[in-house]
Amino acid sequence: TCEEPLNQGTKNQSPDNQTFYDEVMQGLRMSPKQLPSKYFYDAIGDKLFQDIMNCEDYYLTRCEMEIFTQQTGQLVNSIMESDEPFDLVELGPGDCTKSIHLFRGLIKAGADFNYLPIDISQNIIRHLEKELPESVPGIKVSGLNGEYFSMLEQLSHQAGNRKVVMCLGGNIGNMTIEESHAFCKGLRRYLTPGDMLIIGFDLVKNPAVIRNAYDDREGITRRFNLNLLRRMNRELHTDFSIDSFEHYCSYDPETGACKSYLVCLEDMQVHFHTETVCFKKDECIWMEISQKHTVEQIDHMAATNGFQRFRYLTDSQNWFVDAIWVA
Ligand code: AVJ
Repeated sequence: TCEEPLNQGTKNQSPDNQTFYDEVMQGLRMSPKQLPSKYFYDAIGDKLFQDIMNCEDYYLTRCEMEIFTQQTGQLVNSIMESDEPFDLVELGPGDCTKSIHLFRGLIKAGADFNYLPIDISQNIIRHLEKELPESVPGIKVSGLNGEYFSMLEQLSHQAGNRKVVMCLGGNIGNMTIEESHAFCKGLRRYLTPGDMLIIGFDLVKNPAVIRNAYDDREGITRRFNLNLLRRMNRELHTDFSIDSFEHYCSYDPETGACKSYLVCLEDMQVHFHTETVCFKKDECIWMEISQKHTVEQIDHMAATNGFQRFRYLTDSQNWFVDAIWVA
């Protein structure tokens, strides 16, 4: 019943499910309730995210793609400012549709580099190691399957070349400003002076444009959010009534925080393995933050975490920036 305090975790879950379960419960104990957006990406979520990236209202992917196709030369020149061989480390490479333009540019310019994609998905790593050498002849790929920081830690114990780290797609947007500072500071500890960071930020812009990107007319983002409830029903054997939740997105132009919620439409009890969670009518679960930045904030982020601004590449609408920083 709803009066019972929530227990800590449960047995009979596989280790991976146990972490998923624990993190979900931890979020649901907060006020307002939260769910971790990193769990959006199961097989169905990956597919829905692909659809988001291709949808009319979601501009981020198109903007960054424009930078990588139209300003490849600037990217290549920035990286080759030093003629030392380098390790190109990419955090969360996806299918490399953007970075592949950079690879081709680098190879054409005769750059001497290894490509080291880091991803928690073994599938992505296997796929890239097999496919990239076929589509980019001459590339040397050596994938790392694991969490960003533990793989960087592992790399730091090996003798390596100077590093160029890439974190594209505005992935840092899923962190609050505070969390992104900690992330940059954490990254910096794995770099030595002269190393580079290429990091994508979504910029503040007309608030309606931002809101539409996270509440698209085709309802893909809505399905993307609801899929986490479906995933919990499948993997954690919960009984969320999916139809009783509605997607809601807010954007605050004062803070640049775009937040998505699932609104519960009626009083409801949801059963977890050993506990029950109550939702009130109109209660909101905070699902995701997509933080937007100003260039001033980005400069500040660099300066306070041990980086120097090197070059900023933006798309023609000035909606997205790939910042190049030097450690
Ligand atoms: C993968 C973090 C860049 O926040 O824009 C897209 C994820 N969520 N639509 C973003 C997302 C809803 C996306 N990032």
